[in-house]
Amino acid sequence: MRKDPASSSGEGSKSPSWIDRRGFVFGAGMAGVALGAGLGRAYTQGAGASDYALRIAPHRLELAQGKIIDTFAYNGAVPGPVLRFREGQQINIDIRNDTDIDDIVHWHGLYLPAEADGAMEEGSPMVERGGTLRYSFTAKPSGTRWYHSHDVAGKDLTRSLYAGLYGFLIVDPANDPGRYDQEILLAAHHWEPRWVSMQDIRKGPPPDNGLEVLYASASFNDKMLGHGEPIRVREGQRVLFRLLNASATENVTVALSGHRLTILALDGNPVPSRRSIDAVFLAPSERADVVVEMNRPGAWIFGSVKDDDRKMGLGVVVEYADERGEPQWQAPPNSAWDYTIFGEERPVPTPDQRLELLFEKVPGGRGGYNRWTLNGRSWPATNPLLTTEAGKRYRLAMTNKSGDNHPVHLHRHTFEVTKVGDKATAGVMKDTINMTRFSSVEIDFVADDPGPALLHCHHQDHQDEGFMGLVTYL
Ligand SMILES: [Cu+2]
Repeated sequence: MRKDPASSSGEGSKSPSWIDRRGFVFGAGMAGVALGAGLGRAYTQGAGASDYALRIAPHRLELAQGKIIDTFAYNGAVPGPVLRFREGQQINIDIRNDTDIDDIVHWHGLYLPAEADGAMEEGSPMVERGGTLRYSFTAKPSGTRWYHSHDVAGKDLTRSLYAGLYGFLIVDPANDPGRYDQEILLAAHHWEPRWVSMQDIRKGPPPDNGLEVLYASASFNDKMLGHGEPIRVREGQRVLFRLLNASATENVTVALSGHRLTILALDGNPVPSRRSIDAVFLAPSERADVVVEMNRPGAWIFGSVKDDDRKMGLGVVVEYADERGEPQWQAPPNSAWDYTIFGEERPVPTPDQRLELLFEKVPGGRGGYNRWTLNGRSWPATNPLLTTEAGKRYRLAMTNKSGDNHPVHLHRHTFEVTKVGDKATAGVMKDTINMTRFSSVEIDFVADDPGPALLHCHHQDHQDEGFMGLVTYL
């Protein structure tokens, strides 16, 4: 029997070599290759840019010894291969679909034409079952992006983002001032989903609420906490973590016991105010680039601040050189999240137009499925949500009149967070913003990428049940 994940000793700790990259500056694809070769595959991946082919196929994922998940994956790995490009690089990616349904791959956070974006709602073609499709686009903007299935899952909890169909896509800037000793990529995901009437487990939303998805296991990358290789560090190192929440529906808040995390970028975009905090909140599809000064020797758990999530596997051991003790978990002193602390106080340009958006739930009742509306309508009756003129600035004033979280994502554009609740802010650039229950936010974007752009909740179930609309151009 394996040990309780919460008290794992991080087996395999005697294996490979240390990497010491003080002063290391990201190069082109080479840097990723070198990192990938030196670090255990449990927590990092070869980031070579030479592989421009993805194959969607069934995959048996061993989350832990004896814990097999039958899912789908890209190139037989979860997450899929790291796709790493230089900003401005022309890319051709061939996608082969060896599954029994048509699928589609979305390049999340990139500026590219609607036909290449990987969203059928914008007119991108599906990759037919048994077929191959080439995607061609220019890699921009720089930052931590990702790719994932944008198919409809509906009631089928084996498909789209419930499966292992996601991976990092990193666009390195032409000039990167980064200075890190190690770079670690961690993608959180929840596994073994099932539909549950919350009334049945006495967790209680109102009796008119419909089915929700609950999970039995979770992981960073392809392993549950306590299984696979630890992340090996040395005192004095600066480690860059690129964190991604690739879960279909679950928020995560993660912390590295005993350490502070300095936020460099949110959704891949540098923040105006780099703050050191105790814990990072990520709604589905959000990313954070964080740097940690390794200054507390020991063996520590980097994982969810929620005990239940860590028990399900959401975490990884971080082990200093010559430390072989039991990994420790220390709850962070403060795990509250506020986007605005990473912004700055200054006025933002007045938008050319403001659009109010109200998000509401149509409860499905016990055993039924909830539906979602934007200003009273569900996809596709939501269209067009907003018709823009190229070059103009638009403000979306969004109100969440429901007891659920909604990570709202806008395709092919970056928006500026200008208000969270009553608090004005500026300079935080994102492609997804989480709306907590019964909350309001305002985001501004410039219509600078003509063609239809999907705005939707990144909660797979909400998206599938009507929470989508198209921003279009005149
Ligand atoms: Cu939602």
